[in-house]
Amino acid sequence: MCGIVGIVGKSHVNQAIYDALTVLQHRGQDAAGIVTSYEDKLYLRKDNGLVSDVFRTRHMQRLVGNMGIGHVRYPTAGSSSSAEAQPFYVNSPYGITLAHNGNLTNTEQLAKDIYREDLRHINTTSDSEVLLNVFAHELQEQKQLIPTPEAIFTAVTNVHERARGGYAVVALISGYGLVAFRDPHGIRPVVFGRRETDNGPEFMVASESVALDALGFKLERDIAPGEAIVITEKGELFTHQCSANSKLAPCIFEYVYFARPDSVMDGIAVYKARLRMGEKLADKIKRERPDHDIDVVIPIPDTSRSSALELANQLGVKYREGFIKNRYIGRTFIMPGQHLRKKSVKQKLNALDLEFRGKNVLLVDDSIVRGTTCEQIIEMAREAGANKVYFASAAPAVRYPNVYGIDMPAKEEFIAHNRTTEEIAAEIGADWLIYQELDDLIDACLTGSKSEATLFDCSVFTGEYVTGDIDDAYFARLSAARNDASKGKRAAVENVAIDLHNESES
Ligand code: PIN
Repeated sequence: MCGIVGIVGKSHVNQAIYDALTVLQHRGQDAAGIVTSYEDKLYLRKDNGLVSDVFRTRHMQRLVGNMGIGHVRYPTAGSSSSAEAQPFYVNSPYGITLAHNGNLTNTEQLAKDIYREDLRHINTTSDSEVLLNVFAHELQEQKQLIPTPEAIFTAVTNVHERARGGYAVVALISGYGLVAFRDPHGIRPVVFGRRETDNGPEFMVASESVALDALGFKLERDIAPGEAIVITEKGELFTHQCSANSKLAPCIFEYVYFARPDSVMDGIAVYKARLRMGEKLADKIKRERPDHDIDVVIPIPDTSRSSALELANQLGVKYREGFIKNRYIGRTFIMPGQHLRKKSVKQKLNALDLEFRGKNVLLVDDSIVRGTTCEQIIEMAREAGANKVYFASAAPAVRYPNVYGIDMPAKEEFIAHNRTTEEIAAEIGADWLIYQELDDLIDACLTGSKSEATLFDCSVFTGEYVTGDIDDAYFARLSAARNDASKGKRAAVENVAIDLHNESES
């Protein structure tokens, strides 16, 4: 998962983009980047690290101009090189930079086509660079000396024809303006808004509405699936539907875990959806165990708090904060000769004994993926003196990999792989395990919302992928690529990949 932002303002936008990236930091802590456009030049700073680590005063001073884009990256398998930090740059046509959230599922094919047919060079293994080059090629084909909204919309239409997967994109065309678009299923989120100034309107595009709120922009709406918007440097806004086959199917995992609770995505208030997830879980508990003996409901911070709160309310059971999270958990430094040891959950969470001692506790988490942390947390609850430890997941069992930008392990690594709920409970050490039903999760997102969504990408629960191009061969290629990466082949490529466009030294 990643976060994207783009602003066309009436004064320098570097600080506003920085601030927006800090609001979107939960979407990715691995790398950050900003590009601005001033006169006919683009200015770029990107590196691995948190927003506050990547940008120093000297970098910010160089990021001049009234329009710009920014990105925070979530680590995906094998993408830890700083050469793969976004935005990416290509000089032809016009000078374009691009950042995206999501994942292309036909990157390999596109990379071949770009090389053989478009005669373009890709310098990294990032699908963002591939997407940028497809867009650049399609824009170049329009043969306009100065870009026009029509030419850009045709180029995006052609990108949708060629690219598969989930992608929410911001791109900056040097000296011209900002472009943003979303894949024809709208799998990854992206919204835009405006803010009035004495000199006219300023526009902002962002992964989540919370970034608009924080910067004083008013949410206009979500970018529709398949739609593109163009905002020129002068502040003109153009929008166009660039796909004849668009159908909104947003990623349901955004509501379960990724998005901030104070965001509204595709008409669904994330916080409300999470409250309703708790309500649905309570209904299921009442159905399955009307005589349950739960004394207290305890969330595993942070995401599950809203669901746990409403679950407790609906059951008429106490809600208590039994785990305190260290907000300042540091990085793991590896000294030469040291092996990377997995950080214990204990360094992150501490149990408050008095909330556990002698009680039957229901722990609530947003989801269970590998099951490794919940196993440790259940053990902590027992050490703190709990009598019985029950566990509820606000999402159904995760059994299939996500191919649209959420980095997930291979399916064999999911604790739910080839296991029944009872077997999973035994594996993680829970006295009882309760999963959300998928229909309930969907209802939790839709009930009472103004969403136009009738469909979600629920592939991690069902194995059905909305783009229809995912088969066993795809996963075989993916696992081969991951094996290569672990053997260091990819690392070798990354080491020689020159970060051509990063002007600022660290
Ligand atoms: C944690 C969000 N959430 C916790 C992410 C753990 C699965 N894990 C998914 C649970 S927070 S495991 O709210 O952002 O802090 O099943 O892989 O062990």
